[in-house]
Amino acid sequence: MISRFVCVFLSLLFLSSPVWAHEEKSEHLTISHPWSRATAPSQKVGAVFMTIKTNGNRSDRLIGAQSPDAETVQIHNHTMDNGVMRMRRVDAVTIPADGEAVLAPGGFHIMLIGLKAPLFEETVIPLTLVFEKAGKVEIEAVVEAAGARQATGATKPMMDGKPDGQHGGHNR
Ligand SMILES: [Cu+2]
Repeated sequence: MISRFVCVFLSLLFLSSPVWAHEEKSEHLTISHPWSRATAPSQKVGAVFMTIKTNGNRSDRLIGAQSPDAETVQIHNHTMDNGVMRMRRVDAVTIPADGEAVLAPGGFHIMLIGLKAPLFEETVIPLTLVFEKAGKVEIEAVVEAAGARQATGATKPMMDGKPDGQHGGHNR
């Protein structure tokens, strides 16, 4: 009897674990490589990055997120303010029709504020994303090393880090 229960329990665990697929597909959206960075014990904030693609000619907007691992979850963007990089809360991230929105270091990200425990490498953070049209989508972000620049196994190179030397005219 007991072993039968164990068996059922294990297969449920297996079925409900989309982590290693590393891609969450709903009818309208594909969310690729959600990831975050490990945090130090004293660090109370974390950021989650991912690529969100629309499957077809309907745009959507990411308008919110929730996680049991943080007290508050907000959508942020980085902007240059007099040469200083600042984070700012935004209402939404637009995902264009037949296109994608990239949440990456230096740009849009999902901010976890008031972490209930440090984020450890190789664990996952459960997140519920809220979209204007697609509604709620459950994902799990994989925690990478503290200094990671992108998700392990992400196929696309990051497009940030463009040289900023094009202000013209004053070369010596
Ligand atoms: Cu932020």
